[in-house]
Amino acid sequence: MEAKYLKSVYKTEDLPRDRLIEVAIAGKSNVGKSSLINRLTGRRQLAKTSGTPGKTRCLNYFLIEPGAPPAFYLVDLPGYGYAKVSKSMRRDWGILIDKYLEGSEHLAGLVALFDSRRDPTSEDQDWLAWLGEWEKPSLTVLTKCDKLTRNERAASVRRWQGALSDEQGSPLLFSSTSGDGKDQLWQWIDDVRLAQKRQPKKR
Ligand SMILES: Nc1nc2c(ncn2[C@@H]2O[C@H](COP(=O)(O)OP(=O)(O)O)[C@@H](O)[C@H]2O)c(=O)[nH]1
Ligand SMILES: [Mg+2]
Repeated sequence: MEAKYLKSVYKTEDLPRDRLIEVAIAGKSNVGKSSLINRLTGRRQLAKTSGTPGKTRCLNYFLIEPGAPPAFYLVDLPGYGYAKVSKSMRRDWGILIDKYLEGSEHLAGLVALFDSRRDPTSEDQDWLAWLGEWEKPSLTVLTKCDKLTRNERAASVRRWQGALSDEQGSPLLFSSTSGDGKDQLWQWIDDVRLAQKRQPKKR
């Protein structure tokens, strides 16, 4: 598999206009987006990781050429995936996110990341409810599960399941450190990107 960083998009005009399918990875700063992208692609330095929350509001595009074609984009929505529901984020970043989530016909689905050690906040619940109404598939991923005991993992899944509708399925425990959840996440990504390929959206 090949994977490379392509570009960062700050303005709607700069969203790629080619026809590759996209899968978005969204979540708050520090939740583990970059680490997950690195783990998924097996490239330790593909997406920069750091302990200090980034403030940059842009979409980071990674071009992935998996074993089973076609190539697609993984899109890192850094900082905060909550522009849809948070008034304080509605301005420029909100406009870019709106345009992206509702206008991108090549976006196949979205992976929403949450720290498995946390409880869902009301803002998390709003964002998950919005995703439940969204026309595209989304998957809830609980990161850093290596930090939890077996019982704590089960409790975390139950807590987050409570914020999801039945159609949203179950949250997936994930660890970039141990690789837990990686195969299931790839399976989900492959399912949505190949389903999108079979059903191009008409507009
Ligand atoms: N133990 C553990 N630490 C993680 C995991 N994923 C990320 N981290 C750490 O959490 C911090 C933030 O990760 P990063 O991937 O940069 O988060 P991002 O801001 O969402 O891109 C870094 O210090 C990572 O090393 C994980 O699965 N397990
Ligand atoms: Mg990052």
